[in-house]
Formats: sequence, C-alpha cells, structure tokens
Amino acid sequence: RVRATGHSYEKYNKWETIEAWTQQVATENPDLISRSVIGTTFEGHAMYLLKVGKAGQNKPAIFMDCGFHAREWISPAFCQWFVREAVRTYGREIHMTELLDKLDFYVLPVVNVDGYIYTWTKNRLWRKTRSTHAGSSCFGTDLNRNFDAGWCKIGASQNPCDETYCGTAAESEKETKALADFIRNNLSSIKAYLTIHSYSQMMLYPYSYDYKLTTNNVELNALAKAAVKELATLHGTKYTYGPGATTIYPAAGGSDDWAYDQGIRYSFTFELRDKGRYGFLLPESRIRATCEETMLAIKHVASYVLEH
Ligand code: ING
Ligand code: ZN
Repeated sequence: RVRATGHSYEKYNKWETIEAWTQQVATENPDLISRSVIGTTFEGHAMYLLKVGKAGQNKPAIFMDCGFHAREWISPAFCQWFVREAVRTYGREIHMTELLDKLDFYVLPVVNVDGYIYTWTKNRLWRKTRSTHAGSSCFGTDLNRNFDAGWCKIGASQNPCDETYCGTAAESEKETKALADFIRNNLSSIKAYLTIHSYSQMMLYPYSYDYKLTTNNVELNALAKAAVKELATLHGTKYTYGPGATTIYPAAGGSDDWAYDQGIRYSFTFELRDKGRYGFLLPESRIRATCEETMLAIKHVASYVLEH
C-alpha cells in the first residue's frame, strides 16, 4: 500500500503527497470512496477524481474541483479537508450521512497539477498551467479562461505571456478537455458544479463572460446569500456574492459559466480567504478555520440541491 508520507490536513501538501493521499483515502474507505483518473496533464501527471458517497442507484451528483490556479494553495487543501470530513463524519453526523446516502460528490483535488508542482519547486506565485506555445518562449494557459463560454471575448488575453492567456482555442488544454469531457459524460447525474479558488471571500455565480443574468438568477442569489450566512456563523468571516461579471470582474472562458450553459443550474465559484492581507500566501495556521467555515457553505448548497 502506498503511504501518504507526511500528509497533513492542516498543512499544504506537495503533489506527490496529495497523489499518495488520494490512493490511501480511497483504499481505507472502500465503502465511501473510489478513485479514478480522468486524464493526464501536459507534463503527463494523472488527474485523479474521487467519487465520494454511499453506493446506490441513480444518485444525483455534485462535482467539485480545486487547484485550477497553481498558487491558490488553500483550494486543494479544502478539497482534501472535504473528503476527510466526509469519511470522518459519515454515520456520526446526520447531515453528512444523509448527503452521502443520497448524493455522490465528485472531488477533483488538483486540476492544474503541473502548475501546482511548479509553485512548489520554482515560482510560488505561478497561476497558469505549464504548457508550451508555438512561436512563444512563454509558458502556460489560464485554465479558467480556456472553457467554451464566450471564449476569450473579455477579461482574457491572446498573448501566451499574459497571466490570463486563454489558449489557442476553447479546450485547447488537456486539463480543460479532461474536466469538460467528464462533465459532459455525466451530465444526467451532475446537479451542481462547484469550483474552489482564492482569494477574496466571494461566492460567485454566472455569468462572468457577459453582463446578462441567468434565468434562475433570483434563486442563485438567494442560495448564495443563505450559504455565506451559514459560513459566517462559525468565525464571522464575511463573503460577498453575486454574478461574476459585476461582483469580481468580467472574464470569459470560466468553468462555472461553461458548466451552467451545459445545463447545470447550480454553478458556483468560491473565492476562499483572505481579502488580501496574505492573499495567495495564506498561512497554514488558517487552513483549519478556512476549511471548517467553507464546509458549512458547501453542505448548505448540497442540501439545497438535494431538495430541488
Ligand atoms: N478568480 C477567478 C479568475 O479566474 C472568475 C474569477 C470566476 C473568473 C469565474 C471567471 C469566472 O480570475 C481567481 N482568483 O482566479
Ligand atoms: Zn483562481
């Protein structure tokens, strides 16, 4: 058995530790977790997906990913925390037990593995992938500008040297294609799409590629309001919420907008702590509180989705 050497839920873990953890947590919890690989990254790393839930027929599912952007280390930490809380509290806590009995969570702990490794070895503040581009000596594509949702029309760059480079086409990156293919192939079961970023303390919903509002904007606004209220009950952390374009900034090619336009009516981008004091360098001492409060918002959304 592969041991997740040095793994800690209250530390930031390097990729090989997270990789070993995905195997260990699945092996130790066979009744609740199964691991698959949905694709490989530009550099050839496996993209692991954990299916978390009690076995059952025709269960609805919630898809959640972390680690789109390499430097947002609190994001993969949250996906790991979520999986741990799921297995720790199943059968002990009525809320989680009901959720896992009735729903499956697909958890992708690190989407941008190549970029994440690069932040551990070369440049802590790297954001993009590490793909190469013909005719340019610059590296990387912004995966959250690479989806087929108003692709590259606003808040994105066609210059491979920029932080928000949208790629040569929608889904030009292997990581985007793998994620999008998985969602397309499981559209009948996936009721919600959640993508975890940092920082800003915001709960965003579509659209970001346009100032138009979704057909269920009133519902998404009410759900976000209730989720951030729940989040704040633990430590008083204040989140703002609203459509991406007007709440953070207009930006095309994002995964939440794409998932929504695929028909997933509950689609949210979370921007976790903080509001800029530490920014991407959120200290490890803040992992516990950040993850605990975020759990409340995620569980609130999951319960809502189950009822609707
Ligand atoms: N923020 C997101 C980004 O990709 C976002 C904001 C959300 C843009 C949804 C587009 C769609 O820029 C961070 N921190 O990455
Ligand atoms: Zn991000």
